[in-house]
Amino acid sequence: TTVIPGHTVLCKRKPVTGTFYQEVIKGLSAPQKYLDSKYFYDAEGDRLFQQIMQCQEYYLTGCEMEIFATRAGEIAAALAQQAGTFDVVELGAGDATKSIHLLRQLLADGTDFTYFPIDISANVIQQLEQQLPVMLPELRMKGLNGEYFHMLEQANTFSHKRKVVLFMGGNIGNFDTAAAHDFCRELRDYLRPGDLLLTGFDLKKNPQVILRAYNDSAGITRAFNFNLLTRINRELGADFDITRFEHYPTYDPGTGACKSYLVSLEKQQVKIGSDVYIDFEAYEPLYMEISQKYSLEDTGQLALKSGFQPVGLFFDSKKWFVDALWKC
Ligand code: AVJ
Repeated sequence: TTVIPGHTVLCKRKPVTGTFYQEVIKGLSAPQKYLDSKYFYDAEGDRLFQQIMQCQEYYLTGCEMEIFATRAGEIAAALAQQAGTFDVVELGAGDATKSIHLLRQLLADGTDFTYFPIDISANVIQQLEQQLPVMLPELRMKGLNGEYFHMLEQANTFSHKRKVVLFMGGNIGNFDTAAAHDFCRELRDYLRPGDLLLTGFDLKKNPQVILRAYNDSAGITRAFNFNLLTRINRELGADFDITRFEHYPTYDPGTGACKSYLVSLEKQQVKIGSDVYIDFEAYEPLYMEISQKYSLEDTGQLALKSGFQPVGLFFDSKKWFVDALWKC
């Protein structure tokens, strides 16, 4: 702030408001401080997540890729058997590198369907609409840019066929078990009897393997977590000093909760914008993300509790990951 004596006060930065600001302040003011992991994905976060997926230690992507690359025939057969004729809707389609195996298989089988990729990123949808027709010229598709449930309603107005919804990548893991249940229930309300849901779950396994996936030796996951603090500094005018925090991933083999924290290494105060001050005690944790791991029984119970019937399971060869098929 520049003060001209006797005159006006000029602000260098206009005050920041909006949902990102509000949610950050809310999380940092809570008795147990937290940030929402959906904010990891700015341009730099997207780039870091791409690198995580290529890490030796981050097995999830490779496992689900193997499922789609080697079992597309079985999955397509199960979809046809359970749903008859249908369209395919993908929640959070990304670059569709896994689902493309299934789409290619469905085309080879002569299945008459439309592919509706849904993504919150306009950029992702634009890229898919450019690239998929080159790779799969016979594919009928319509990209939908927006919130999952709103876009699912859109897809249902474009076509009245049964829907096969793909929710892959273990993204359901970013919900704790209560939130996962609420999400599945709500999703169920946007679907109709006979519709199908194929969800990717990361399974409980050797705890060391899980912990290493969220604490890679190259420090990419660490950078991915710190990037959210850097984003808050840049976009909300905060002054987090990332050297005063420690990245600390944990895994509880009892509950299957894999949680990441940034722990404050000293008593400190962080300023956000011009008028908000957040106090950290020495060794106070800031909860960043959950990546919930499931047993097969957990997935079956989640299905039943949220109004679905489990009808199929597709594993990778190590049985570290599963794509579970549920019917409405
Ligand atoms: C995109 C939610 C599947 O939790 O494994 C990767 C995100 N976070 N490394 C996961 C993530 C740290 C990832 N998901």
